Amino acid sequence: MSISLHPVTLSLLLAAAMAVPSMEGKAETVYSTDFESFAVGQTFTDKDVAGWTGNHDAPGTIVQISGAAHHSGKQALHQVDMDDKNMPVATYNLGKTLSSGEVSVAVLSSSTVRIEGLDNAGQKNFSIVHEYYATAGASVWQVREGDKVVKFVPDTESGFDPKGWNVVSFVFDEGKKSFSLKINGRTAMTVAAGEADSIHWSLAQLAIKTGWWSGAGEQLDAYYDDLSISTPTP
Ligand SMILES: [Ca+2]
Repeated sequence: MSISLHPVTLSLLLAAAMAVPSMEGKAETVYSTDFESFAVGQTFTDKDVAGWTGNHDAPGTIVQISGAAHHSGKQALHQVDMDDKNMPVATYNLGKTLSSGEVSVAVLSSSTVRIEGLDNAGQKNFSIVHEYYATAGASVWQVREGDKVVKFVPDTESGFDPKGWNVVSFVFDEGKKSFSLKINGRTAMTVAAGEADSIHWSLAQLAIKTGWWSGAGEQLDAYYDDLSISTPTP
């Protein structure tokens, strides 16, 4: 009596055996978008659109998909801050909390850019801000603890170009109390354990904001494209 495996069964077994090792050593993408799947003109308001909400319907803000600039494809997320009442914001809800991970987003802006990690109730855990910083006498990226600047790096060191597209990415780890910012693939600033341990490095919602409650009639704007959020590379 002999035992033989049906060819289909054999190929399924082989596929299963091969699938396991390929999962090791890779970051898992939790979310990514090139903003091409949205219609141009799609706005983000308090009504959820594919995980996104925003405040386009607030006075003095624009938060919508635009075909006027792009890092990939033909379109990107556009934000404009036009008055001193509201700051444009778009928020993506991950639907779970990452206590470590990596975020990457392409940014085109000469204005203030704020990228915030929120908890699942929408409270701010951490934030990085790009703006002119009087203390440094320069345009910088900052890591903030609440509203306090913990660390900063001037554009002359980080290579951030306010006139062109930049890939802004960061790795955060609540367990290790560590953070690392990369601009265009190059490490620009790090926060190590012991430097700012009260910052909660975890992410349930990602908020992207532009401007600083500017004066009436101003047009502070930014484009964002190619966002990805992933678990850390083991
Ligand atoms: Ca795009």
